[in-house]
Amino acid sequence: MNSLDYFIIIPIYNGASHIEELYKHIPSIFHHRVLFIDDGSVDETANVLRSMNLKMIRHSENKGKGSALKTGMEYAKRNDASFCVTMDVDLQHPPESLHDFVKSYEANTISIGYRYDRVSMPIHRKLSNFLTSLLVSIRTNETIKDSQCGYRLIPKSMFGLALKESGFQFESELLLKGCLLGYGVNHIHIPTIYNQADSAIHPMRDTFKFIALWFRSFFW
Ligand SMILES: Nc1nc2c(ncn2[C@@H]2O[C@H](COP(=O)(O)OP(=O)(O)O)[C@@H](O)[C@H]2O)c(=O)[nH]1
Ligand SMILES: [Mg+2]
Repeated sequence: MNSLDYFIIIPIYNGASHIEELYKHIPSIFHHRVLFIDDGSVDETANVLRSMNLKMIRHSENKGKGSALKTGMEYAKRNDASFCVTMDVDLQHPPESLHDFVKSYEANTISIGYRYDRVSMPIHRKLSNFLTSLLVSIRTNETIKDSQCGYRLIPKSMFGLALKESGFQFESELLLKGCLLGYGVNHIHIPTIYNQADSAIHPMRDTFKFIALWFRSFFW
């Protein structure tokens, strides 16, 4: 597995307060693979990343999580990576699970975190996750258990996929397009961590955006 080259892409927007804690928890064998995409943060994010000497690409303005992930995937493509793993900065994605993601690598398969224990998930997120996972499963004929989880392994053949969404819908678009093209899905069990974490997601607005995307997918 070590001969494969891969990157761990972490999109970040105003997440300065999480960087040190997250990086500390990332097993050191992965450290040289970590790439932060600072999406035009206006807090101390860029300074903290620089002071810790961490690899980053910075957007001059906030373009959205999807754009940041695209920037990361383009970097991975340019550097001939076999895959990338994407994870959130806010410690909701346990860094110890990176081992499971890397082990799960298959060339034509997306690995996606599955938060199997939903007890600590807020009710509105349970509902939106259930609905979006069900709709993605129906549309793609694949069983998708946690379509909203951003902790993923994306194989290199997906790096060049035409993806239009720039915000949070990007991850749904990638999953829908990938499965419609015949990619398989591995589920990686991860704990559900909420810790009263802030969220930039608006459950109603983003669920409606998802439904619009789902309908559009019939015209792809
Ligand atoms: N690049 C980028 N990342 C963002 C933006 N908003 C949120 N994120 C990142 O996306 C991840 C998930 O966002 P979050 O608001 O925690 O969503 P939730 O965990 O699904 O409720 C976090 O790591 C954020 O840093 C944004 O505008 N641009
Ligand atoms: Mg979060």
